[in-house]
Amino acid sequence: MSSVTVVEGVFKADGKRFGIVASRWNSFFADRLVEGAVDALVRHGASDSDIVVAKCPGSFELPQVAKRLAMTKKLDAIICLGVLIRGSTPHFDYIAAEATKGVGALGLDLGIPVSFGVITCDSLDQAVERSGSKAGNKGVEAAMAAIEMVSLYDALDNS
Ligand code: RBF
Repeated sequence: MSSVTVVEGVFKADGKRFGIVASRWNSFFADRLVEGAVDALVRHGASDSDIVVAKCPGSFELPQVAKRLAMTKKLDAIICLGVLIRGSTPHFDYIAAEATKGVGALGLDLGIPVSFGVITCDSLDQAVERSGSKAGNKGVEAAMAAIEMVSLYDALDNS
């Protein structure tokens, strides 16, 4: 019988504090992601009073606001939510790249988990699918990743 140590997180969010940063651009869809994320956090034990939602102009600003939120030192994890819909300009790719790079770098730098719930869609149909219909709700998935990561960090600290 192998005696390897396996460290993993569980989906329990009670007593943990979460920041959600959400883009107002494409808010019709982004608000569904926020609702999904809040619902997932609360259903896994987080209190409403331990969740703060910061709305920023667009996905480009997500890393900036996430960093500012983290500077309050009051949060266990941050969830970044945004909706990019491909248009006829190259902006989609530039903003998607900045948001991805920025959020990823924060996760490495801040010492708390930062999860990525930015959906990149070629069409309105895809945005509908990913914000609460056929393809689920990517806000829920980002919240679940944040819950698991907070628990994993706790487990690593105690291993
Ligand atoms: N922000 C988004 O979150 N999703 C988008 O689909 C989106 N499309 C944009 C398209 C153009 C042409 C521009 C100029 C901005 C767009 N933004 C979008 C906003 C961007 O993330 C940022 O808020 C603004 O560029 C201000 O810094």
